[in-house]
Amino acid sequence: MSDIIVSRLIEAFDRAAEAAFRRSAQAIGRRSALGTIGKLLVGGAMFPVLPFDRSGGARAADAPKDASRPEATDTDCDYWRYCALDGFLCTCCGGSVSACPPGSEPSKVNWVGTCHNAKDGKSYLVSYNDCCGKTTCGRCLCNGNVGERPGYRMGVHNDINWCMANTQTMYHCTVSVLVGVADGK
Ligand code: ABN
Repeated sequence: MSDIIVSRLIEAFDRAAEAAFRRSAQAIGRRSALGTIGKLLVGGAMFPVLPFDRSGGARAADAPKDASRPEATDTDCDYWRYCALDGFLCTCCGGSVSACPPGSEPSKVNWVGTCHNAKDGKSYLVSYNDCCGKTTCGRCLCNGNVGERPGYRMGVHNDINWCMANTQTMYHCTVSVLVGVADGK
């Protein structure tokens, strides 16, 4: 065989070997990248089941009430009766905790919540009626959500204008009427 033919054969062999090494290096690189991503995904899925220290919330619940904080009154959102009230407090709009302001009337349909009164240790059924027929009061907006569920379960959602069944459907404010003691039976 002539020298030229031998050197051409060696060059061809070199090119073939180089191409094979490149393909193999690319495949191994992709595989190890896929492996790393897979490990991250599995690790990420496992992470939420690892234990968390949630004792901070329990400690906060046990903590004695801050004596310097004044007790909530019926014009404060955290007044006990308002635990499931979503709207403007009628006590800030010329009415009382259970009476609509002059010129408005209570809604025919309502939302009922169960609120705990820490003072006597009892829970009460509370009827939240919207007061209808006047423009929106706009004062003391509260958003109590105890027992509420998201909007797609309309029967247990309280972000609703209860004036819808009245002749005057305009919403003004919301009152909280005690219905009775919730004895849990
Ligand atoms: N129940 C109070 C209210 C009125 C109008 C819209 C949302 C909530």
